[in-house]
Amino acid sequence: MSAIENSKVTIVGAGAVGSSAAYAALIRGSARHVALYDVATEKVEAEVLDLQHGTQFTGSSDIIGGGDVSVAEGSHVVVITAGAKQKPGQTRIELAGVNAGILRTMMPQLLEVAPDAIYVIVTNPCDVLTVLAQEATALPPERIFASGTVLDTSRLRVRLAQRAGVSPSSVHAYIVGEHGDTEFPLWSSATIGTVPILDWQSAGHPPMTVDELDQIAVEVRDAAYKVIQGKGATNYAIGLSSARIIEAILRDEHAVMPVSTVLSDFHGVDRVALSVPSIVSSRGAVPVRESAFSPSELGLLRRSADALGAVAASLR
Ligand code: 6V0
Repeated sequence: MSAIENSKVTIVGAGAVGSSAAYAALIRGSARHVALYDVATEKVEAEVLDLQHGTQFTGSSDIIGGGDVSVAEGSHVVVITAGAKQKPGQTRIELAGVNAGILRTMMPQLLEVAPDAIYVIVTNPCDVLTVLAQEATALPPERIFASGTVLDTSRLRVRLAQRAGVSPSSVHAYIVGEHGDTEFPLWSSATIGTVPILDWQSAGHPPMTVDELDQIAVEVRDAAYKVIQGKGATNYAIGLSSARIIEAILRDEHAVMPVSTVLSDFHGVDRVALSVPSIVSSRGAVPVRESAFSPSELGLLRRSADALGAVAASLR
């Protein structure tokens, strides 16, 4: 494994998500150089100044940015958070249309200044945008993928950890499929330590039931609605998730993460971007073909694929 020296990440979009991702990347030292780009020049310059003013207290990373795409020049990773947020009354497909248009215009400009970068799409609906952007750019699927269910998986692990009385890092469970309403947990392979999830118990933490796990999956699926209801956006956890993906790439970690790549004959799923456990390294993201799915989980994967395939087809 060889980490990228003098590494540079550009975060596109200096809204709630992009500025939190930049903040997380600076604090964690995810990259040597962090750049922030947004068409809203005044806003991005203010965010960059504010972040710069804190770098006395961070590691050796620095931050630049502005309203010209040239700030992304020479990036090893580009994280895209630019785009519209869902407004009341707006359908998912309408949001996809607006953001697909933004991405179609933006990708050629970014590729001109950062031709060798790995592209990570966070803007929603991130799975649909990934397949459209991969087709438009003809980049190899491993070089353009979405953060997918990395955030949802963190939400699941934190929730299970609270219930089981262990640390989130001791929960081995994944949310896969769409980053959205058809996502689902891979319960058949979920463990706490090495103990199958339904067998786990410890002092003060009785075993979980299938009904309880179903309820937790619904809570995780709907978590974003709850956060958005209360504060208008989700930003900290997705900022940290983005920083973690950036690190896995720049440090060539070969970390297994549920990112969303355009699948090709993955358990019969083709030409749709969906999250499945994937190896993330300086090459990008490659699905782990051997990941175990039970027959009912395969049915759910195909349901997610059909839902996303229909949205993508309406935008081609
Ligand atoms: P926001 O706060 O409205 O910020 C969006 C930013 O994008 C604004 O600053 C815009 O100026 C900028 N922008 C718009 N068009 C362009 C362009 N062409 N070039 C550069 N910048 C542009 O939104 P917020 O940051 O809250 O959310 C951003 C996106 O992330 C939305 O689509 C969310 O739905 C999505 N999220 C995805 C998550 C995931 O897990 N994949 C999680 C949370 C939010």
